[in-house]
Amino acid sequence: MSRYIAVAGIHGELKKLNSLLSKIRIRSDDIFIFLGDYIDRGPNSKEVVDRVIELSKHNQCIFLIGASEYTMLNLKNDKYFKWIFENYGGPATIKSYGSYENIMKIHGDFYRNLNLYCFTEKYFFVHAGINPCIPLDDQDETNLLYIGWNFIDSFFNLPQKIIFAHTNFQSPYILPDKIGIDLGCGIYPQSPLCALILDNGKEKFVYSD
Ligand SMILES: [Mn+2]
Repeated sequence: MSRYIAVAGIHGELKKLNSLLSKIRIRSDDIFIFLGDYIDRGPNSKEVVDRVIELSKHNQCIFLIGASEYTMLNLKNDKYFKWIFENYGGPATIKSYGSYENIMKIHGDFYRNLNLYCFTEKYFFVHAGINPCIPLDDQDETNLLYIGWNFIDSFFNLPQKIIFAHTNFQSPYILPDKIGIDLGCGIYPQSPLCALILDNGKEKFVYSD
């Protein structure tokens, strides 16, 4: 049975991504699920996207959209997203690509094809969470990509356990119905990048240096 490997927000930290991947003894049938936030803050946004695209040539990869990518894709038409991008690490992304125009020129297909969520029989993967007041089918991007404690503090009686990032914790935040795996990679220099390996009912965490 294939393992599912969920990876939290990378935020341009190529060294941590490579360190994490080197610590996972990757099998050819492993399926990676990236929870978004490839870019912003860290020094190597472009290289991080190159690296995960490279990985997808060897392993099945599901790429979810994160708050950073959604903000970047929408800032041209929205003053609020423009402000968020400029103040939450966007300039590092522009530096990495050389210019804003280059982002879509170089990796437009990648960014346009990101998924909002995905799920297996036992797990539901999403960047930030689910709005507890809205039916699953009616959730829009801003619910799934930006929600915080309103989601975390609500109990979800779904068939799947929810695996999420966005809100960061010092260690994986494990509740009966959900697991947060974002440990602040890209925000704090000492924070590792975290992967959750789902292996036939077992849940195991792996951390970058
Ligand atoms: Mn993030």
